[in-house]
Amino acid sequence: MNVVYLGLGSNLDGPENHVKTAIKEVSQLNQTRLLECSSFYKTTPVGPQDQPDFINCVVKLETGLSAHILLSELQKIERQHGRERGRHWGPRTLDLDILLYGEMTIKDDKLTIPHPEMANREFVLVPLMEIDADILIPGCGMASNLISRLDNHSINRI
Ligand code: A4P
Ligand code: MG
Repeated sequence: MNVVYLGLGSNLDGPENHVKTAIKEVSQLNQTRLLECSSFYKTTPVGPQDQPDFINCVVKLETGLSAHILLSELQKIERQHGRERGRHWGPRTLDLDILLYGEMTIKDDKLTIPHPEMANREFVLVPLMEIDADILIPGCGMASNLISRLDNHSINRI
């Protein structure tokens, strides 16, 4: 079993509902158990600004699925939520990112773990640290050190 952290985000068509339903769907995957879920946060968009605010949260899972199988299961769930791949960093009904998979680092054409942007994003680090305040991000350092460099003004717990 591997401990995995996922980042969830949505900013279209009732974002809170997409995120809530996705948590249920993720926790029902084979060989997978939901361990913890952060609060939900309303966050201003990173990237293009002409899009609605996001709802973001982080969940902690235990899974027997490999990282690549987990990715393809998450992409199935994204598609069930009507996810269309449009503009890079643009609006979406559901985004499921694998943030951390055990202590593994992976870099191939399908998957980069730790997620390459996580160290720069409050909307990931704040909910992640709500679950594990002393978490270490392989190759980046302690989340608590990374977060102290960010401004912490663009996200609000709801
Ligand atoms: N991929 C590689 N590594 C991973 C990973 N660790 N987890 C690949 C998930 N996917 C991973 O993703 C493109 C490809 O990344 C996938 O096919 C997969 O093989 P995508 O979700 O289709 O494309 P994207 O979302 O446009 O690009 P990207 O880089 O994944 O965007 P992000 O990093 O997900 O950022 N602002 C706020 N406030 N809140 C947000 O949630 N999200 C984004 C999207 C931008 N701004 C945001 C938010
Ligand atoms: Mg993504």
